[in-house]
Amino acid sequence: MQKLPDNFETYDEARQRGFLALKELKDQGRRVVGVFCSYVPTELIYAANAIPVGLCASSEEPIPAGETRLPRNLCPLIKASYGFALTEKCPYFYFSDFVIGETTCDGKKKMFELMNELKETFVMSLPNSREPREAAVAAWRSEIIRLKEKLEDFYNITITEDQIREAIKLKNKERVAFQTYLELGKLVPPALSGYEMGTKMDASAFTFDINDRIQSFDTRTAEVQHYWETERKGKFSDRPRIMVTGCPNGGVRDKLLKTIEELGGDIVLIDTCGGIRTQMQKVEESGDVYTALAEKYIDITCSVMSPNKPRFDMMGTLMDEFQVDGVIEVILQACHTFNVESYNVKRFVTEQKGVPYLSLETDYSQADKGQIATRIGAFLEMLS
Ligand code: BJ8
Repeated sequence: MQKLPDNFETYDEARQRGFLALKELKDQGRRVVGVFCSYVPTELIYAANAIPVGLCASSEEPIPAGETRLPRNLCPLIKASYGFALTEKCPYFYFSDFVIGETTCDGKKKMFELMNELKETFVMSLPNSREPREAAVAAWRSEIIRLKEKLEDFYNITITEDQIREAIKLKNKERVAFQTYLELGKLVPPALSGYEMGTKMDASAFTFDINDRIQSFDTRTAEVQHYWETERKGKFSDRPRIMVTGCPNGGVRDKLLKTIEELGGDIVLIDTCGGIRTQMQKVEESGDVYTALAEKYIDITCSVMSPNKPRFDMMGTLMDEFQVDGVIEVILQACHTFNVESYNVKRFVTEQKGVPYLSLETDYSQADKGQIATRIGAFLEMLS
């Protein structure tokens, strides 16, 4: 396992630090908007001079509260997010002026109806298919305009196209910083732990100044590059190079990502919302801003889209570029879209790419920790 940086901050530490930082920003009168999904174009929130905060929960603690109103057999991310809202234990929800939901999976979109009783929840209607493309882009473009109008009404402001274009450029700069950092996974032998990669990406959501985020990633990228040049380059490693794909894995990071690396694998690539999946494509900086945003965001390769060929195209390219030896798919319990799609992912990975594949369905509890470790261990042994 690659060494973590001396100043490595755990996700929980970053989250705690973020509470205080956000409170200060609220005290200064800043606008804060809660967001759940990568399909939401946060450029509009920045253009409204507001701060987007991610509300997808990754803790087991609020699940019992969530289960008082939601079925037990539901994705832990949904139950935990709702449980936090219900118990008012999440400062990020508490400080949000309103929340943006979206019609992605059925569980989330129905949960947003209940969440709306706790705090105003504006739900964007995401098409569930990119086909026919023209219609899908047009539909998402009109929802993006509806969101712009919502922000204008809510804050009693006017958002200009110039402000949106500025936000697009800034977010593109951030995407480049994130992508350059994540592409350190291409180094042979690896110089960056996948556990660090996942933690740093998720924790970055609690640094609210986008320029600070960019700087932090650029600095770390330079450090890792230097470490590889001076201490790793030319060295042999027989540790298998693993790609992690599937659902957001923040809530199972220790149980899975850490375990993979402790048991002898190197995670070189994280193909999830918190990883490279959302960073690859920039937003076109010229032309109509709404079309540019719709085109970029509709192409995010989440399993809520049907069919989802771009996911396979992207996976194939990335697996080659990162020289992947094995793929581990993480599926959160009761996430039907990723779970059903996993059959095709397995076929693609094993038959078309000739690479071993393991799928792990799990939740935020520790009950299956031992069983998961056994399965990961056996998979890694097969690869070596
Ligand atoms: S773009 S991954 S953030 S929908 S909540 S779909 S795990 S059952 S989070 Fe997601 Fe947007 Fe897609 Fe990303 Fe499954 Fe759970 Fe639903 Fe989930």
